[in-house]
Amino acid sequence: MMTDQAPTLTIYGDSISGNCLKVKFVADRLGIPYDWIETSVLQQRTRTAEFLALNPAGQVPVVKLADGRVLSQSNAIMLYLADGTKIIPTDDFARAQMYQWLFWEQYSHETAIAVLRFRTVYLKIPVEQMEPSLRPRCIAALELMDSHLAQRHYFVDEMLSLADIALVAYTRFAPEAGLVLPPRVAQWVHRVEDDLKLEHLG
Ligand SMILES: N[C@@H](CCC(=O)N[C@@H](CS)C(=O)NCC(=O)O)C(=O)O
Repeated sequence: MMTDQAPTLTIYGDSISGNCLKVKFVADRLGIPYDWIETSVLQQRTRTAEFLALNPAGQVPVVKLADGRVLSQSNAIMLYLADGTKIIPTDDFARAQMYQWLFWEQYSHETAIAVLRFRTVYLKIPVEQMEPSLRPRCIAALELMDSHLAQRHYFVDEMLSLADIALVAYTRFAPEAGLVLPPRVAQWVHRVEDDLKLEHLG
């Protein structure tokens, strides 16, 4: 991170994980200094006694605050870091809409797209051995996003919010699993990548 402030936040994350990158994107966007501890899932670094003492669920991302408190779950961490900033709508209803997308992301989007990508790219599971409903669930999630974006540039309130950051994390990796991004989703991914100063993957 380019900052002259000393890090007070430690992020335990795996760089291949969209859930972990969400936390990085928010910290970078808000100029929050942090130390990144690379914690590889594939190398089972989330299964060590030291890591399980931090998060008994054995999952990244995890953050440790300056005072030693620990928080897990990507969306909870994003909400904590971004509390009171411009990437959370101030209007009550818009904020509730942002939560709506965050919950949808965890239940219907991440569980399809992140899983298909991980099994395809990292576990190298052949298509014929993949759970048959997985790819249709990914396509349905992308189509739902495309239809929402027909009327808008961002998911909520025409501003970059945590909804966009949560959703872009795995959507931009979807082509790695052979998924084709619908046109408006592809444009939105580019827009959010620009906002977050990320390279265009597509
Ligand atoms: N709902 C959690 C999911 C976290 C998660 O699934 N993390 C994965 C990496 S993306 C992990 O640590 N997997 C290791 C494991 O479950 O053993 C979040 O959003 O943080």
